[in-house]
Amino acid sequence: MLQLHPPFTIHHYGSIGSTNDLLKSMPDAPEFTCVNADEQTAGRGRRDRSWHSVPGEGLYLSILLRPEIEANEFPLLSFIAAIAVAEMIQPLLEQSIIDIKWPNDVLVNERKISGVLIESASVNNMAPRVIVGIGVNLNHQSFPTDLVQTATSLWIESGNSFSVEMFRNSLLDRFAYWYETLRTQGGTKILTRWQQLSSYTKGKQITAYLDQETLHGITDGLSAIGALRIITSTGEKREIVAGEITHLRNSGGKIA
Ligand code: BT5
Repeated sequence: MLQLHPPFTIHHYGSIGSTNDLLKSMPDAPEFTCVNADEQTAGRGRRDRSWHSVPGEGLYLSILLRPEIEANEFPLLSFIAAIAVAEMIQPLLEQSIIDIKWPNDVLVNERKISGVLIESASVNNMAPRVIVGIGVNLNHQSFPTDLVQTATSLWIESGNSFSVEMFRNSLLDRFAYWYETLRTQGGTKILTRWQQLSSYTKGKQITAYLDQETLHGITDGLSAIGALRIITSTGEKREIVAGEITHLRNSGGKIA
């Protein structure tokens, strides 16, 4: 176990199923416990999609939080993760376009380099537990056929290899900074920073896939809890709390 300042306790593994699942199975873990693995054999995305996790090439990390905020503000925690990743990547890839696709995919030159899976893991009547799972592609030199058009890594974008451990430690520092900002000052600065980093904030033509319907429209900012405001093609104003959005990429294909 490794203690870092601020007080993260890192449990590092070689190969495990999913860092989120392992952390979920530690009911007594205190806030800021992290599970980090070199490889995930059952890495998960949202809605039970899978997360491609190659040994030693990416960062696979989950953080346990016991936030004193309302449950409807939990999406702000995933914003923090995306902000921290984007801020880590920006100085490493100065020639590239770094973007955050709502709610929390980090893109480099319109390809996904990082995803966030946030899950509630409360036990009985205890204070709410939230697990923030973060995957970042660092040293992948290629991707399987189904991801080759949409995924990228720091290595692909820069030709350089990166230390997973150093990236992890700096990312945790950034994450801790933004989490402290949320705890002490509320969500305003998080929303402002997210909007600075994302082209999806305003004026982006998107399609939103919700459980019951599909909306076409233009983005129009965020609500106080991070919902995406859309003006639909029929002129209706809507706020999306959960769902998938796609945008037509400059080169033609969809950014899923
Ligand atoms: C996500 O889901 O992007 C959340 C990914 C979270 C992964 C971390 S790793 C540590 C922790 N432990 C876990 O088990 N999970 C978390 P979603 O928005 O649903 O995107 C999933 C989709 O991204 C897949 O359906 C693929 O299309 C694509 N994808 C899968 N692996 C990828 C990769 N390595 N890089 C880029 N895209 C990927």
